[in-house]
Amino acid sequence: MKGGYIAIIGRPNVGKSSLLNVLVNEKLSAVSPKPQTTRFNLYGILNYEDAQFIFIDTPGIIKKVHDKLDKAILDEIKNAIFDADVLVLLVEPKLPDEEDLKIIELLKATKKPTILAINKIDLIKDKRILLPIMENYSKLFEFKEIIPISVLMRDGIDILLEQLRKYLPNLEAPYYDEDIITTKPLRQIVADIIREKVYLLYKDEIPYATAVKVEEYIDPEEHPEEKRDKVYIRAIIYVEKDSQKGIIIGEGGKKIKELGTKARKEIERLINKPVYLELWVKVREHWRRDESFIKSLNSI
Ligand SMILES: Nc1nc2c(ncn2[C@@H]2O[C@H](COP(=O)(O)OP(=O)(O)OP(=O)(O)O)[C@@H](O)[C@H]2O)c(=O)[nH]1
Ligand SMILES: [Mg+2]
Repeated sequence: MKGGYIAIIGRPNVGKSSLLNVLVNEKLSAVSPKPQTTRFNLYGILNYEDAQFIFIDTPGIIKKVHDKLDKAILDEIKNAIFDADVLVLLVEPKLPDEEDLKIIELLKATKKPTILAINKIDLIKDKRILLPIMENYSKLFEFKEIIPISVLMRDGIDILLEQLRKYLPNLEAPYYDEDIITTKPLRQIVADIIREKVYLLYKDEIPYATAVKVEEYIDPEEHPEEKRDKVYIRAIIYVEKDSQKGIIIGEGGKKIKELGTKARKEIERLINKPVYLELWVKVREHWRRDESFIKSLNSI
């Protein structure tokens, strides 16, 4: 059989997490219209009888490091590239600029087979503009393939899979059991669902000042002694300042209620069980500069 690790890399907001979700047929990774939604790598696994694709969704490549969170993000991208057998560089249907050139320099250093996928082609009316974009990219780097796709319309995804398969190494046995869809603990996926709703519901600096941790997750099937009829989840939403706490909660608690309902519904859909979700908001000043706090977000 064939199998291996495929890192999906690219600038923020190009659709990497959306692509991972479509590839594994499950909404695992947080998606939002705001850049820098993804903060840590997420491994999603797609199994065939004769192949195992392990996709790595990565954070968007940031231009400048401002704090420890930015540094952690860059380390995540480096780790994903290191782990990968094949890379997918995901871009938007635009001519490459300076920023893209820098990313391509990074690719040159890795020497790993790389496929360029040009996403969001549903946004362009005249498909002829794709030609010069493809031509420009092909002059910059020896991409193994250049594939226009639309994750939104599920257009070109099968072609991408077919091409990726060619570059996967041969394997004696799969890396993961076939019932495993991700290596990310459920608590972290749940925390990210809540954070995704923060990205969708709040503006300005709020999403970037927010971190979420699931403190308790009690499934009555595993803990009958708790005498609960729903999965009980307690999560803490961390913000950097008191004023942000007020914004998250909203007048009369209206806003956090909306956040809780949206998050709960999605968690219920994912785990297929009724959920009781309790949200707390805490101020943790300058958490983006606190390395050990940031590490704790990506463990357990
Ligand atoms: N029109 C269109 N929008 C898309 C497509 N794929 C993704 N998007 C949208 O692009 C935005 C960003 O998507 P994400 O999947 O969060 O992008 P990302 O690359 O993971 O972003 P970061 O995690 O911030 O690096 C979302 O609003 C998606 O709905 C597509 O094929 N067409
Ligand atoms: Mg993402």
